[in-house]
Amino acid sequence: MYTTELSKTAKIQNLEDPKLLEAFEARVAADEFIEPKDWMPEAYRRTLTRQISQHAHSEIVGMLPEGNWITRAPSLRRKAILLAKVQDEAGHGLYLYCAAETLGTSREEMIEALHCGKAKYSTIFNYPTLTWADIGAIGWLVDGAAIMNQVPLQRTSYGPYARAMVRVCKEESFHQRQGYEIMITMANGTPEQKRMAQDALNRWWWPSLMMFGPPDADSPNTAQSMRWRIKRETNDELRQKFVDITVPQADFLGLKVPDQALEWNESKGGYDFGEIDWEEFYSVVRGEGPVAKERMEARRKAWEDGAWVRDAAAAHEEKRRARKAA
Ligand code: BYC
Repeated sequence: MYTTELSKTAKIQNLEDPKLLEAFEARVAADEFIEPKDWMPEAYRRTLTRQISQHAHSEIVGMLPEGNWITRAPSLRRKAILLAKVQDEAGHGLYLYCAAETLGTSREEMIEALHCGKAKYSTIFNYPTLTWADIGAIGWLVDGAAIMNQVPLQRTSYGPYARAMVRVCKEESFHQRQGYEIMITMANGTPEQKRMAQDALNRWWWPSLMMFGPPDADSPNTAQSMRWRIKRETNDELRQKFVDITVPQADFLGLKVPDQALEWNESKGGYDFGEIDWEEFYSVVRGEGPVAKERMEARRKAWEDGAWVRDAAAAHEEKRRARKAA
């Protein structure tokens, strides 16, 4: 796993040219986009490479829990929709790897870091998808949490990342709706279907809240990332917004959010909610999630199985170049 780069970051920052740093910080403060060829502090480059590559890995690993339901989706319509959604996630991964590459790390290096367990991906994809209702819950809650996090990233200070987010957010909003539509159908179906919908909500609720990362007080990267406008809102702010938007959606479905402490707080204009199991979060971050091993095996196998495609593409490119040079 990447360890937090903060101590290295502080040392690197001291070595930067103060004039260049000052000019950079003024541009960020003026809400200008930083572009690949612009000067940037090394710590900014590293933080972005870490965050964007983690985001890309999450999209690609995120194809797995849903991908294994494509053949089992209950109708042709549901299969076609799910297939399109999973393809969209692949596209998101590709835009994000491209954005990260503009910072000087190759795609091969990033993928190697994922496969050897050095790079993280979102904790949420280490939980199993047990029933069809889980596909509804993922679209509703996981994509819902993703949008909440990604809408502000359309204004992140690094241009290529911000622009990738514009398209990603449009597609995620379709994903969230398809998930919620599955939940509406199930919650209004037979008692057994409603029970499945409730069970999926019970299992996905807390892991979805964990997607936003540790509490601000324990988040080593938030303060600097907010200063550099990489992050535009903190982990806790986004988590609160997600709860406030999602609880009424659960009410509309006639489902119960699995949190005894959940209560509307008039004075803050939002919900109070129970304590997240941070022990569980950190153990999943360490790679001990319920299906973490299967996910990484599936990723490595997909990479090895695709070797002949990459070889063929490289050979084709080689031939094209040789023909052009002749
Ligand atoms: N999972 O200081 P913090 C999707 C790590 S894909 C794993 O708060 P930061 C979708 C964090 O990396 C959704 N690790 O960090 C796809 C850091 O470790 P290091 C993915 C986590 O970066 C398919 C440490 O904990 N979205 O939506 O300031 C189908 C301390 O955290 C997690 C993104 O990646 C986690 N949940 O804030 C459907 C969005 N949380 O590296 C849907 C972009 C924290 O310092 N990323 N960690 O050792 C971000 O916005 C930020 O990176 C985070 C974390 C809010 C996630």
